[in-house]
Amino acid sequence: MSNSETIFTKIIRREIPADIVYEDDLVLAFRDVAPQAPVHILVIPKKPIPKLEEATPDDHGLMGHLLLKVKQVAQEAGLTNGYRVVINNGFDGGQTVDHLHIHILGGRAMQWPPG
Ligand code: IU
Repeated sequence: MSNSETIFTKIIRREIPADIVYEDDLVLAFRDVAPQAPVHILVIPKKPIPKLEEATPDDHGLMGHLLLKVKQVAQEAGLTNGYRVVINNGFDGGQTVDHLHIHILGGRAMQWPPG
């Protein structure tokens, strides 16, 4: 495994199982193994960008695609009453897996501010 590879790389390669709900050439979406809401899905770029902080101008199109797929995946999950979208960036952000991922949390009313 190279430095940029995490468990999410193994999920992309189907080396470990995940409940995948969407895939295209650029992104993968799968259900979080430890859901924090009735619906908790992670949407990730296949490119192993470690965190949002490390996205570059070259990733401009990919970032737009990722966010639009978040919307599509949330719609397909039936989240018609709203949902929360979260990116944890780095240590203080609470990031635990060093592969950029967007959380979709829904199916219940969210609290604010987050802890
Ligand atoms: P975080 O933003 O880095 O804190 O979120 C990482 C998420 O990845 C967290 O919600 C985990 O439950 C989730 N996850 C997963 O779905 N499958 C895994 O194999 C691992 C973590 I490791």
